[in-house]
Parts: sequence; structure tokens; C-alpha cells
Amino acid sequence: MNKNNNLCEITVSDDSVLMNAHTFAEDLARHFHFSLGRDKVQESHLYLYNALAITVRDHLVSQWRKTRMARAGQRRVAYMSLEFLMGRTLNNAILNLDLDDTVRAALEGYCCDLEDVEQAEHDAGLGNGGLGRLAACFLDSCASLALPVIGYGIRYEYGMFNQEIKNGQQVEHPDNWLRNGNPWEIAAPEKAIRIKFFGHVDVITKKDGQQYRQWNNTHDVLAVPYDMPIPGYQNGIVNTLRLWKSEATDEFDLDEFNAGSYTESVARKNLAEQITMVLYPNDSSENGKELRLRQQYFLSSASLQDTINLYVESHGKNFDKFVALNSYQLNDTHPSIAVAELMRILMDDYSIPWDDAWAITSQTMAYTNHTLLPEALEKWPVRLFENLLPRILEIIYEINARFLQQVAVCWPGDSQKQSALSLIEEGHEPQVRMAHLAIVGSYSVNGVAALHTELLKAGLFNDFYQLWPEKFNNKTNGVTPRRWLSHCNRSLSALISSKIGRNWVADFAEVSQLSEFANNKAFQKKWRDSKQHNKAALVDLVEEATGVTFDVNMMFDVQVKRIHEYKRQLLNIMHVIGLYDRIRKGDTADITPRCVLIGGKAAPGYVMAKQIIKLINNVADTINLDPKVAKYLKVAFIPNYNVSAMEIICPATDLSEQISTAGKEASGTGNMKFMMNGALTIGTLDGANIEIRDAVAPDNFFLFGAEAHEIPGIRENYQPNEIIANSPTLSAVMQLLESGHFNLFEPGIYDSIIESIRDPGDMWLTAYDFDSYFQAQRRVDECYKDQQLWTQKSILNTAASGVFSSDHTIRQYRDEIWKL
Ligand code: 26W
Repeated sequence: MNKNNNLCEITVSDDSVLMNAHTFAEDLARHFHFSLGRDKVQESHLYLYNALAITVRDHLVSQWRKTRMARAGQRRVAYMSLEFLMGRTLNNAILNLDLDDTVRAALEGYCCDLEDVEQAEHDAGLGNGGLGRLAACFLDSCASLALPVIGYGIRYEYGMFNQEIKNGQQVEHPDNWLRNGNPWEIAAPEKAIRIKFFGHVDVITKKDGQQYRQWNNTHDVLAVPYDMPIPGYQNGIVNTLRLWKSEATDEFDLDEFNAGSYTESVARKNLAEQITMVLYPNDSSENGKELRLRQQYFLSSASLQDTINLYVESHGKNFDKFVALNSYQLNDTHPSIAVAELMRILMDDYSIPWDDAWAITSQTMAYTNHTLLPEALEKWPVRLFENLLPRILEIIYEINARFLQQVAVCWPGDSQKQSALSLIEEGHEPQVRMAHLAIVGSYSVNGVAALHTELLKAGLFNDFYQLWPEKFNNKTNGVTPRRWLSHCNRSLSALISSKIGRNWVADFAEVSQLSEFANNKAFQKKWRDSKQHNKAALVDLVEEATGVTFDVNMMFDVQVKRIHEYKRQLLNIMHVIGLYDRIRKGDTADITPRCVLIGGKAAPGYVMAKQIIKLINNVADTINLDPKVAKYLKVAFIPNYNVSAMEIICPATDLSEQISTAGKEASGTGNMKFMMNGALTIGTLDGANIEIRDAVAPDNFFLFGAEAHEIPGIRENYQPNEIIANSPTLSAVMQLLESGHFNLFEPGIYDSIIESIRDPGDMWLTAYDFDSYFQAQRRVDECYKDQQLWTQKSILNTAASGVFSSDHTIRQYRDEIWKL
């Protein structure tokens, strides 16, 4: 211990001596008995889990400190995201720290398996779907590649809702994921940051006549950091995910206080705490709720101030080196208000003139777009800004005025271009277009798959592309092979390692060596055995969750993702109805028995998506009750699909359903998880499916459906009723739907679904793609009958999945955007 001034530094002699395999069991016992005060293992394993988590965390903390120290003075990236869908942490930490054997040995004294203990951990579901899980995979890859990237997000008290299926319908329950505490987080209340809201802007004139602006009379909220460790894969690196919790300041409203309303004044603190209370469960349409805008500003401001404080600590108020040392990646437009907020901080807090502040901002911000759906593009009413963030609105107006001058130079006298590109959408309720703010303020704009980026450049953002072609680039998504193969599929991982060694976990390109063994009969047999083993685990999960008994000898056909019309779960269930019809009519000669699993959550306000869930459940009930059908077809809707469920589902899947209307799915990442685990894909030419098919070769992918470039032409003269009339299979499906076969006691509940299929304005072209889909499914059936051929294709899929590792993606971010 050495004392200097009032700073007292405590050094621990040598972490590696204190914590090693020998003492792990003792450390675990000590935490169990003393830190937590327990002496019996309960059925829930909660305390044992907590003791184990703290013990593992001890190992992380020393590496965490070393990583932090080694990083001082280096260029860093802040990955800003309203969502981080982390799932469970324990097993990932054990894998990345290489503690598996140690932990298993230590648990022997407690009469339970690691797998049992892991179940006690609640998923951290701080995200909706693809975008949030991508952020989590990226953090794993950044740490594994030893990159100085810090994640910034919100510590929602309630994550993604829990979904229950009651009478076939989705019912939402709050996800109180912190109820039993969170052993992984470390709070630092002393590092809280002040965030301003409301108030007004004063113009102050300095002695030298210079004017500057002050945002006064604000209602401030504190942002308290909670840090989560992000271990790299067996490389001694531990990065940080910093999640902000909102808290009230200890200040009282003086007027209220003097008026004697002490209790009211204290109670008002709740308002501040509301900001980080709950994750918004919408993944495609924004309904302009003020609280959501508060969350966005809260995250952006806290994270920017945090990075700037760190910079100022070592460089003082000279910002010359700021651009060289900092970059911000905006995960969609959700944190794009950071563009204006960085301007505000630099100008108002550090007296930097506009032009210099803009040079800094526009050379540090980078924006990733995740969707082409127009309804998902965020816009905020100007009137909301006026009230909540008046200073920010001023800055947005000024950015816009200067930007529109540039537009005028490029397109002189073109007022249409002015209004199309403006950051402000005029109308009776003027709105701020957040995507425009993000593009104007960033040096990089990227899409998340090749097709998606091309569509952005050619369509949605074409004007911006013409202005600044050099900003636009593609970064095809990826997923981490640690969680999505090594951890979740132990049997296949062991088999892979037996052939090519274990280095593929760190360098996933090495899986390509598997293609050599694709035709090896003995290897194929083991590959199939592993799949059967994983299918047995999924059978248990489905049985427990739904009561439906799947059969490992049937093909497992799976579609799990958010429920959305463009993802076309409806098309999937229509194929199921078509199969059911064939089976009932005795046309079973070339049917391959299959178990169809569908899962996913619908946004609570998305009526059509909820009706689709109900339809899937009713179809499942009808089919599963029919004994004549059981041999050929079983259907289940798995409730509460989440990260932990996917860890059991993707290793057990034979057929991966990626059937979105072409041009609508930006990338998809579930498609990659299935491929890594040896599933074959049936899919459209959409998002990353295109790259998946190219990588594995067309022979090993079941393609169907209209292509993105054909779709506008098809829509022009779309006659679904004619298509239905001309297709016997589709007619039979519609007949079953329209006769009320699946809703005998609930007349009319599917009318709007039926109408949507028959509507010439159907955006998703369900009827158009049906026959093509049905035929592709017949090719699937045929192929699956030849188990050798199927297994060969399965091996080739895993072998070709190397480029879909998020390590590969992150290397591209590192080299082409972040320049780390
Ligand atoms: C306005 C509310 C809101 C919330 C979330 C709008 C949009 C979103 C996300 C953009 C939805 C999302 O998760 N998009 C998905 O991002 C994945 C990662 O890039 C892609 O793989 C998916 O194709 C895309 O749908």
C-alpha cells in the first residue's frame, strides 16, 4: 500500500498466484459460504451460480485492469447502441478464459453439472433482435481481436418482454432480469455524468463582444455507469460494455421545497429514474414516444461526455489529437443525436468554434444502417425537441442550414432536392430525420450485406450517395463462432476439432478444411450422430415448452426470428397447411416426415404479427391432434424465443428458413448461425442469404422466389387472386384457411390475414412466391431422403461459413472504418 496525497493505491501482489486452477475450488467454496452465506445447494442453483459467477469474475477483473492500463493513450472506438442482446455471460466467460475443466472439477463437490448451474442465469435481453445481438457478437470479436473498443448502452431495468402463449395468443410479461442481482456488473456511482433536459437557451455576450449560448434552467439527470466485462477468446484481454442507469440528482426543486412539498419533491425523482426503466420492444416502427427520445439523448450524451473526459484527462482542453484518438460507431440512427450533442459539448463546454467542432464531429462519427423499411426510419417531431432539447434543436437547424448550402452548390436552384435532403421534413408536424443527421455528420455510412448496401446507394440514400460516394461502404454482418458453435454445439465442435484441431475457434477461416471430409462416410456418420444428439436436446425443450413431441428421426425445419410480415412466417405456415392437405388426401408417397418449429416475438402493438402467431398456433393444434398426420408432420410454436433458446435450437436444425420478401431483410444473422451448425438453407435472394449461397455454392442451398430487382415490376400488375386460381396447391391452402378449418370456434379471426394474401397491394408478395417455395420444399424433401447427400451438403455449409464469423466482419470495420 502506498500513500500519496489522499490517493491510496492498493496493489495485489500477483493475481496469477492468488487465482489459479488449484485455488478455484477453494475460491468457489469461500464465495458460496462466506460472500453469500450459504451452506446448502438449492434446486434452483441460484446461489451456486452466483458464487461461481463471482469466482469467474475474479479472474476477469485482473485481466480487465491490465487491459485498461495497456490501452492508455491508444486510439479507441466507442460502439454506441440502444441495444445489446447479450444472453448469458457465465459460459462465455468460462470458454474465453479456458476455465471449463477447472470449473467442472470444482463443481464435483456440489453434486451438479455446470449445465444445471448455468440455467440459473437470467438472459440479459437488452435488445429486440438482430441489431442488438449483432452488437453483442461484435463486442466478443473486438475483445478476441484485442481491439480497444468500448460498448456504450443502456442498463434497462426491464429487458425484452417475456412472451407467453395463451390460447394461441402472445401475452407479454415484464422481464425483471435484475431481480436476483447481476454478478457481472460493477457500478461506479462516483463517475456519474450529468445530462441536461428541458430549460432554455440564453445568449451571453462576453467582454470582448463575442457571443455564446448557454443552455440554462435545465432539469438534470445523472447517468451512472455499470461496467460489464467482455473477455476476448483466450487472449488475456477484457474489454468493457458500459451501461448507463439514470438517477435523480440530489437537488430539490427549491420552490416546491419551500412550499413545504418535501415528499412530492422527493417523489418527483421517479421521473429521472424512468429513463432507463424499459427497453422499447419495437423493431421496425417508431411511434414518436418522448421517453424513447430521452433514452437516445441520455445514452448519446453520457457516452460522449465519458469519452471526452477521458481525453481531457490526458490531453487537457487541446483537441488537436481528438480525431486521431477517437471514433464513434452509431448502431443505426438510434444514437444519431450524438452528432448534434458532440457539437454542443465541443462548442458550449470547450469553447471550440463551429468549423473546428464540425471538423471533429464529421471525422469521428460513423453510421451503420440496418433497415430499408421506410416505417423504421426514425423521425422526431420538432416540437418534441423544442421542449426537451432546445439547444440540440438549434444545432440541428444550423447543421441543416450549412448542409443545404452544399446541396444548392451541387443542385443549383433545385428546391425539390432541398426538401428531399433536408434534415427537417416539412409538413403540418415538422420532423427531424435522424438518418439524414447521421449521414451528414458521419465519415462512413455502411449497410450490413452486399445487396442491402447496393439498395441503400441506389434507392433510399441515393441523393446522399451522389453527394458523397466515398462515405458509403458495405460490411456484411457476422456472428461469433465462440457462442454460436464452440459453446452451443459441443458435440459438433469436438468432431470438428478431431479433424482440424481446435484453432478454428480463434481463426474461423480454418473451418474450410472440413470440406475435405465432406465425402468421408465415417465422418458423415459421426456428423449425423452429432446432429441426432442435438436434436434430442431440442425435443426436450419443445416438449417442455409446448407439450408437442418432436421425433429425432424426422427433418427439423426451423424459422425463429422476430415476427414480421416481411419475414413471411405466413408463407411458412401456408406451406405447412399445404403439406397437411396432401397428407390428408393420402398423397404421401414422396413426403419426408418433418417437424416444423416456429418462434419469435411480435411488437406488442403490431396487430397483424400477433394474428400470425395465433394462426401458427391454431394450425399447430389442429395438425398435432390428427393421428393420421403425426407420422409425417408435427408443428410447434416455441414461446419466448431468446438467445438461450437459440443456443439449443440452431445446433439441432436441419433446414433453416430464410424466406423474406427479396430486398427487405437487410442481412439476417440467424441464417449464419444455422449455417455454421450445418443446417441447409431454404431462402430467397435477400440480405446475406445471397452471400451464403455464393459461399456454399448454389447446389447446397434451396433457392426460390422473386428477386429484388423484379419486385417493382411484379407489383405493378399484381393479381394474387389469379395466381391462387391457377395454383391447385395454393387454392387448397386458401380453401382450408377460408373454410375456417383452423378457427372453427373463432369465426372470422383470420379474415385480415386472408385479405392480405388476396390484396393486389400486398407488399410481401406471399401468393406470388408460394408455388416457387412449395417446389423448393419438394426438392428439400427429396434431398433429405438421401442422408449421405444431405450430410455432405451439411458439412459443406459449415465448411463455407468462415466468412460469416464476426471476427471477419470486425477486421473490416477495423481496417476500413476505424483505422485502428
Ligand atoms: C424504430 C425502432 C426500431 C428498432 C430497431 C427500428 C429498427 C430497429 C432495427 C433496425 C431492427 C433490426 O434489428 N434490424 C436487423 O438488423 C440486423 C443486424 O444488422 C439485420 O441482420 C437484420 O436483417 C435487420 O432486420
